[in-house]
Amino acid sequence: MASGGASLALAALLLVGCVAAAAATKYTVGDASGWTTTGDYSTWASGKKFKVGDTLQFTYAGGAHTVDEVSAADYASCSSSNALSSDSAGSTTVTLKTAGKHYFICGVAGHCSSGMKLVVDVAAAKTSPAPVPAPAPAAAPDAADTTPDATPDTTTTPKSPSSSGGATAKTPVTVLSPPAKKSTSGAAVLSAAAWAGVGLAGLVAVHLGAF
Ligand SMILES: [Cu+2]
Repeated sequence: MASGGASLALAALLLVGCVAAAAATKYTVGDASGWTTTGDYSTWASGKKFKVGDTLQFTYAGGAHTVDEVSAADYASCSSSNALSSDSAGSTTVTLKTAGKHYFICGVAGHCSSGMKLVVDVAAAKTSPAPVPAPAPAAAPDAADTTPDATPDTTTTPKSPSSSGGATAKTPVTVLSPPAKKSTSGAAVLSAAAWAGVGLAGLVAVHLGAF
C-alpha cells in the first residue's frame, strides 16, 4: 500500500514537472532595471500572461531589499509582518505554484509605499495538448473507411493494359535503336523481331530498287 501510494505520488510529481518544464516562462521582474524602488511594477506586469509553473526572478542588491510574498490586505497596507515568504539574498526566484493573485512587496521601510510592490494574476496551467488529439482519432477512422471504398471504384482500369499492349506492339522499332545494350530475353526477342522487320524492309527496298 505504501509503495503504491509512493508510486502514485512520484508519477504525479513527474507529470507536474513535465508540464511545468514544457510550458514554464521565466520572468525577470522589472526586466533590466530589476527589483528597485524606482520600478513601476504595475506597468511591468500589465499585459503579461502569468500561469502556474512560471517563475519570477527578482534581481537586486543583496540585503538592500527583500522579496516578501504577502496577502492582499498586507499588500495594500505595505505590511510584511505576516509575510508568507521572505528573501533578501539578492537573487530571488519565486515559482508561481498556484492560480490566482500573488502579492510581493519589499519589506524595507518606505520601499513598498514608494512603489516597490508587485501583484501578478496567475492563470491555471493550460493542458492544451489533451483536447487537440481527441477529435483527430474520431475523424481519422471515417476518412480511412471512405478512402478504400472509393479507391477500387475509381481504379477500374483493366482495359488500360490492352491499350498499352497495342502501343507496345509498335515499340519494337524504337527498341531496335539500342541493339548493343544486352537486356532481358523478352527485349532480345523483340529486337530479333525488329531485326526481322528490318530485313523485310531491306528486301522490299531491294525489290523497289530492282523495279
Ligand atoms: Cu526595497
